[in-house]
Amino acid sequence: MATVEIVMGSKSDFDVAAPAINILKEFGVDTGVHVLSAHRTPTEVTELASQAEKNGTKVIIAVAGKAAHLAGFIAANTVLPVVGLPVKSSFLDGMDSLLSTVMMPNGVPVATVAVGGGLNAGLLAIQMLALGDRSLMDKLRAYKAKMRADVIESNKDLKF
Ligand code: RP5
Repeated sequence: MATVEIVMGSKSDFDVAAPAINILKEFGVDTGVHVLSAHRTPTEVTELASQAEKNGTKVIIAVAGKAAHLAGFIAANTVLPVVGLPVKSSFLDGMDSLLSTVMMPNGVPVATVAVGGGLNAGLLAIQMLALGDRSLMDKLRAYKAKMRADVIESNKDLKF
């Protein structure tokens, strides 16, 4: 299995997961991507979550919308850190996904990012990996420095 495994509840979640996949690739992190649903394929989710640690995975990102139990269900079946990425739904604007991902009971945390926050989900996973990887930490420093420089540079384009 990959260092970071991304699990989406549906292939319709792909566009939300894409920024996480892209930033992980940009940082050179070995990443796997799966469609598996807590409700439609509970056996397969249990299998992936319970085997991940012994197969070398370090972080799992769970991407889901509506009654978004995927991240919590994975967290229930592993000791690995789980990042929850709520997907905006058609009826409740993602509030349903956000609350069903973030409001975990004591003992089973899910590190939940913003609704649609794919980039931050990927970056958070990279930050976790960087605790034990000096080269990833250096890349994170360079990423932050570029972000700072870009914001400062953007002042030059202001027209008012
Ligand atoms: C959730 O239901 C999925 O994560 C997705 O966000 C949402 C809708 O899934 P589909 O009906 O498009 O497969 O389980």
